[in-house]
Amino acid sequence: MPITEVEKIWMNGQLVPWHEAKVHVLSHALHYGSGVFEGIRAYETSRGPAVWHLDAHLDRMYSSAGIYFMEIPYSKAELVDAVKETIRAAGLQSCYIRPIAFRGYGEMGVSPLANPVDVSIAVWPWGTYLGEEALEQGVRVKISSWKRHDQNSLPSAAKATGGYLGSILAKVDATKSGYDEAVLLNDDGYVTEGSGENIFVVNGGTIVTPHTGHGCLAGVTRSSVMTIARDLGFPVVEQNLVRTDLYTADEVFFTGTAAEITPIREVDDRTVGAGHRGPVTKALQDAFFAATKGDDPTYADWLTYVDD
Ligand code: PPE
Repeated sequence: MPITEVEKIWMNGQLVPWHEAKVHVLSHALHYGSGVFEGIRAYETSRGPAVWHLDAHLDRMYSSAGIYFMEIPYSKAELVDAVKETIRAAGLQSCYIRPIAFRGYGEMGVSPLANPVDVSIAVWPWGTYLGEEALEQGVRVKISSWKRHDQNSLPSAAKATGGYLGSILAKVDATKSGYDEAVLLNDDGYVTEGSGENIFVVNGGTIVTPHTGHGCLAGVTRSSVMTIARDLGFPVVEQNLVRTDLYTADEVFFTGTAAEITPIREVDDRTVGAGHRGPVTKALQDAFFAATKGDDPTYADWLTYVDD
């Protein structure tokens, strides 16, 4: 998706002009995929822009970094301030936020331990992830022949740049075949997630999503949606799903920062449920977007106001 440029990017402690946020071509991360990153959204509220689950996203970035022995040279409080400062500098009421920590220029070779850890934070306006109509009409997905890498190859607990090579294969295959998104199975044939989203099914009012141990990212949106669903009175379980569970479900949807809550209307050319956004998905979207706008005091803790 195209990026709408803003004036400044935060890089290693300061705001620099957008086109000066550069790295050396021999940066470790470019050669070996040694970066960890986050995708975060800020939403417009009556009290100005507010970042959705900033704490949870930064916590995940530090724990992703820890898995790869990467020490982020800024405290969480410093990164919270940096995110706010970058949004304020861009003058945006709502935006996507992309922090990344990566092994920079230094030595060459697989071991990253001698290389510096560089950190940047970019923000830009980003609309719906899977197309204009996706949130209402739903998307068409294909089960990929590319498998989700297993926990002992690339741990799904780390949101690491290199881990997305498998997502790239699946996404390109799906879109070249005319679908909107890919769903990846693990080596045991269980459903894990989309190339950039967690996945849920609804059956008779019960909401089911794969366990993170089976190879999906512990999505921040996934856990918000599980909480919201339980608060709305829906039973939520984490359980193995096979591909036919997606074909026969009443409703299927994706969750993710970029995708928010996106209904899935077709899986492998089979119509899911009524073929459009179902009532449970709609109820979850309504509650989710009310919370992101700051309209639901129950979830007030999930917002960090940029101008506070
Ligand atoms: N699984 C994967 C593989 C994934 O990349 C994401 C986020 C999720 C699940 C959902 O996680 P969360 O955002 O914490 O609810 N994908 C990010 C990047 C998408 C991209 O195209 O880049 C995102 O949604 O920001």
